[in-house]
Amino acid sequence: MKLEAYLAETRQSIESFAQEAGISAQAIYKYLRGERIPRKEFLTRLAKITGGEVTANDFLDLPGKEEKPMSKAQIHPLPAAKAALSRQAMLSLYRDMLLIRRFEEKAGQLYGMGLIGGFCHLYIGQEAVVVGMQSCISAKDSVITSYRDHGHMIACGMDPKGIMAELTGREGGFSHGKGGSMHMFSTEKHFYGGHGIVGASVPIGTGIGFAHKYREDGALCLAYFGDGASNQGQVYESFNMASLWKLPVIYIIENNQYAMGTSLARASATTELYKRGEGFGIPGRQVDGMDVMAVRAAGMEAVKYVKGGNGPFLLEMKTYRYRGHSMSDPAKYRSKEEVEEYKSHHDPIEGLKGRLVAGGVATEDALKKIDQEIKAVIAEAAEFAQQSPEPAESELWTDVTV
Ligand SMILES: Cc1ncc(C[n+]2csc(CCOP(=O)(O)OP(=O)(O)O)c2C)c(N)n1
Ligand SMILES: [Mg+2]
Repeated sequence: MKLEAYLAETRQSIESFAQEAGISAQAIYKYLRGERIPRKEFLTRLAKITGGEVTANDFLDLPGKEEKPMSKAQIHPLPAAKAALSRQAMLSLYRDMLLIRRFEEKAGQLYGMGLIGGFCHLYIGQEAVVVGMQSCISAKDSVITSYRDHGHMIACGMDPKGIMAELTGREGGFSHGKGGSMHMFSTEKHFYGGHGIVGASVPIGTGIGFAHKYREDGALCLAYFGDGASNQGQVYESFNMASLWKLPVIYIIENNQYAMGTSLARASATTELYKRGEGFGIPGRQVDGMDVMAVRAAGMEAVKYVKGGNGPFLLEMKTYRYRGHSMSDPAKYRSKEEVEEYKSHHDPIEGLKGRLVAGGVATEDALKKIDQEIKAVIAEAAEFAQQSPEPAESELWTDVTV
């Protein structure tokens, strides 16, 4: 029996039911509002009391939280709580996030071993943003981002071997070992970098949007940038043009709350970044970027709007990076408790895992098997990245302007 019906029938209040079930009343309120990701233990307790009929099946499609409304006059509501997805598609979101997580963990290890040099910015913690958004677009759409780019490349379908070999500076890398972590491209996968200049992905992404419109190819561009980048002048020049010319661009602010060691609140006069397009007539929405289903729901809305010829759309993804800004940052500007809170209660992979298991989409064993398969793919990439030769000396004079 559904919880609401059970409570009505037994005339129990949520508080007394909560006491009986050994669950906090707050958690039940959140569950009923669809804000709580139902975990197995929670559901088992509910099921025991209500007669064994509460399963998470009905809850798989709920977004994690109620999203902040659009900053401009409401155009259309968030696509209902139901962003229905097949089991296969849900598993694929899980697989893609885990592939990025395992890739980044391995990159961190290779960096520690001295096999990767220079800058290396890991994406661990932010996986739901890129995976959720990628699930909304088609193969002809373009993607551009900053230097925190490994996850975006993997999500675009670029081979982890070529990415890892670029990190180790080898010939088999996407830039033949001459670009490194921040500078990789794949025109085949419509991935346009990888940019070390903070904010650069915004005007270039706007230009890519212009090209799509000019060529009338029906595609759009996802332009990712950070909360720190969002205070740059070039961002607003781009917003103006994109809105004026109704360019097909979705601007995605990955608000991980820090720009190097500076928190958003310390550096920014206003912190509700989804409102930043308002002065240019660009609608914006704030999204729980730790919840891949919420990202997908908002992404679908944005894609529909932009592909409908309405001009750009802005999404502020509230997210968190678990590691320091780059591998050389010990991240002393934030507390261990803060990081732990995100890891333990908001992890995007654990969150989806909870839903998949509780909803009967996959067993813990099946998910473990996926993890093993992914670890094999990553081990192969790491091996390739160490076996591939360094670029020949003659390569010093190619692909550069001297
Ligand atoms: C134009 C420019 N200014 C400054 C820097 C130095 N810098 C590199 S990363 C960074 C912080 C950017 O933070 P944010 O946009 O929030 O992205 P995140 O690293 O959090 O993904 C800064 C200031 C730079 N690379 N380019
Ligand atoms: Mg940031």
